[in-house]
Parts: sequence; structure tokens; C-alpha cells
Amino acid sequence: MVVLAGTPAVDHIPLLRSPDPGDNFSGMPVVDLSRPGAPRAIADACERFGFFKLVNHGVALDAMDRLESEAVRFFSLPQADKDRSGPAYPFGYGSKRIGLNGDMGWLEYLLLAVDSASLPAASAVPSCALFRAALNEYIAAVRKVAVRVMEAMAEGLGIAQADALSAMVAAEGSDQVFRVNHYPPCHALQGLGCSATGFGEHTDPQLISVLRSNGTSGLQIALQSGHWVSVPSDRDAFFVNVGDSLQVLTNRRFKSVKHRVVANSLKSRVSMIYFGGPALTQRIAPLPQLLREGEQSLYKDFTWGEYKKAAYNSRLGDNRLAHFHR
Ligand code: GA4
Repeated sequence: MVVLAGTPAVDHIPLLRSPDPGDNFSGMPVVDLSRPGAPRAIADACERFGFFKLVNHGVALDAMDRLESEAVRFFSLPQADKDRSGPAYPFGYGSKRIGLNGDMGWLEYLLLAVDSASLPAASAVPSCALFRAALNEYIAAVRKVAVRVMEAMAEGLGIAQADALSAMVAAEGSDQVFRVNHYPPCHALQGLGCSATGFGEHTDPQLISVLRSNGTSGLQIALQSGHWVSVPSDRDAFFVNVGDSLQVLTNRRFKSVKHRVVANSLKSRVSMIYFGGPALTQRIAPLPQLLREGEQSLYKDFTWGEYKKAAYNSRLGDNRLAHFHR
């Protein structure tokens, strides 16, 4: 870990080379969800990158903006007020510490459980009624998008049963998580040719992640060659990631994408991400409809509950699926 002398605020935060504007992801797949060709385009993007940008998704920009401004209001509260919504585990407000095993990033966040299509009525965080209303409206809408995208994935893969994948997140008892991240500007590193790591490189353990951010870039993905590229921000679009569990369900036809966030030295980044996971008891194994004649599963059988437990015991950058390879 690199520590810069004289900049205590960024102590313990790993540093990254500042993104080079030339490293923008020029070949980023953009899928128009309102077009008939969307299912094939989605499957193609998931096979090549495990990642794509989604436009014409049908979610009102108002709902996105309402949640963004409520989030900005929450993150501008005095630290002591925000800490009252903590700790982050199992759910709540967290700052700089990610997970329980020593990972650190230049961010603060809210990690929230999703019960069916909204925040659990019993959870007290966040306490502000307007913020909760904005979250519930947005979560219901983004979850519908995740279901539509998963239906399109099944169609693009040539699976006859439309809900073969989407039913796993739509089902009662599915394990869904929502997080709102705030990456404050990291002024201390301005002009030094390096940036603070906002969220270190990792793959998402779930099936699907649907992200929306404000106009500040910072998200980077690793191409299959291992080369990192920056994803230009677009506040009107969603960015969709394939998670580890979907990689297994497709026997590695779809790739779980490695990604990270680099903090900006001047501007705040706010992102909100829906993570669609299945029920804890769901068996995660390649769908039989996808296995070709004689093709074997690349993975040992496991349940989402087993995988999740292993994931939460790991470090962010670990290759979590490696333990489950045959
Ligand atoms: C990555 C995807 C989601 O943000 C998350 C993260 C979780 C956390 O922040 O607590 C984890 C990370 C994520 C994977 C490995 C473990 C667990 C931090 C960490 C070190 C909420 C999730 O489900 O897995």
C-alpha cells in the first residue's frame, strides 16, 4: 500500500495512477432496451465484456434525480449525524472501510437491504421520510429494469423459458442489496499524477448489478485482456454488470466483469447500485438448457448462501470463484 507523507486524510487508501483521458472505453456496447435487437446485443456484450450501457430503459429521470438529491443531502449532514445511521454491517452507513477484512476506499456509503421491491419497513435507515420515499420509488423501478434485462439475457442466450434467469431475482426471498456511494473529491492528490482508490478492483458476487451515477466519471472496467478502461459517465443511462453467479449459471458464457472506481480530485461522484441476488437456498450451477452435448460444468455445485458467506470472508480483490472451480 502506498502512503503519501503529509496527507493524513488519504493514509491507508491505496493509490492508483490517475486515469489517462486516452483510456476511455471507446468500444463500449450501448444497448437500447426499446429495440427488438436488445436481447442479442445484451448477450453479446455479456459474452465479450460482462458489461454494457443501457439506454431507453424507461425509468423516469425525475426518479433518479430525486434520489440523487436526497443522497447528496444525506451525505452533507454533519459526520456525527451520518454515524447515527451506522455501522455499515449488516446494513447502514459506512465510511472508508469496505467489508470486514481491511479493505479501504475513498468513499462513504449506505448499504441497504431490499425486501421484495422496497426497503424493509422495519429498517430505521435512512430515517428521513423523503429519502426513504425516493429510495423506494427508485428501487421498485430499477428492479423492474433488472428483471427485463435478465429476460432479454435468457432470450439472447436462446433459452425458451423467458424467466429462467429473471425469476431468481423476482422470486420471494431473493437476496437483493442496494448501495448509495459518495466519493468526495480528493483534493490532497490534485496534480500529483495519482488518484485515491474510491472502490478497489473486484467482481460482484450476485447475478446482476445495475448502476446509475451522477455526471462524474471514475468507474473503470478491466477488459478480458486485463487492460483497464474508463467508462465515461452518463447520468441518463444505466450501466449493467454481470456478477459471479451469472457467470456460473451460464458456464462462463457471460463474464463477471472486474471493475473499480477512481476518486476524482475535484468533483464528487454519487452512484447508486442495485445488486440482484437469488434466494440463499438457490443452487448456482450452469442452466442445463445452456450445456451443449458433452459439456460439463466448470464449477462445483454451491448455493448462493454458501457463496455469499465465502464472499464476505474474502478481501475485495480476491478471485472468489477460484475456490469453486472444478
Ligand atoms: C461487492 C459488491 C457489493 O458492493 C457488495 C460488496 C460487499 C461490501 O461492500 O460489503 C463486499 C464486496 C461486495 C465483495 C467481497 C466482500 C463483500 C466487500 C467485501 C470485501 C455489497 C457485495 O455484495 O459484495
